[in-house]
Amino acid sequence: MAVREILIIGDPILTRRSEPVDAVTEDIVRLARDMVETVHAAPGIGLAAPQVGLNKRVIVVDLSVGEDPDALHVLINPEIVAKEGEAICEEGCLSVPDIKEKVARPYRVVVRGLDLEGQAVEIEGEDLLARAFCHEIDHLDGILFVEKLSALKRTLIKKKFKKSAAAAKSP
Ligand code: K2U
Ligand code: ZN
Repeated sequence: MAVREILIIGDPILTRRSEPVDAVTEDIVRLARDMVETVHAAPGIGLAAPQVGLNKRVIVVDLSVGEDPDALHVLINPEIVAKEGEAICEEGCLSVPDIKEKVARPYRVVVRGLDLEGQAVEIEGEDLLARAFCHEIDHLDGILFVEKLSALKRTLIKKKFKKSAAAAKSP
């Protein structure tokens, strides 16, 4: 397994819609295992494949950040099949470092997908688990959480990262 680099806002891969996985191959299993190691190392509670540079519909969510093996969810081709309620809570994103803003999300969701054995799974989540599923599935659709902020906040955040990327290119 390996910790992979996490892409930062401004990288076009992060705003591209990811492709469905046709078959759970060894490469997909290796990707998922690397994503698990990467999110635990960050540390974070969720990660989507585009964040490590692959536009494939794979997410990992682990509210325990590696403490509880039963808390780990690896989902291939995840879809939200039910949602209810609403909750507003501060969010961050490993691809938008050091930015925390309030985001409205469904309070409860039911997500369907495939596990690493290629078996169909259906998971119900509330509160932070629901939020993590929504956040990660947004990543698969090329949607960063900053798209849910006001135009002013979004513009200022994008400008900040554009400036630091330019400075890093020509120090
Ligand atoms: O996709 C990501 O960038 C990972 C996020 C997922 C996430 C953000 C907000 C709410 C739920 C999930 C990171 O895990 S943000 C870091 C973090 C760490 C611990 C608790 C909450 C957020
Ligand atoms: Zn994120």
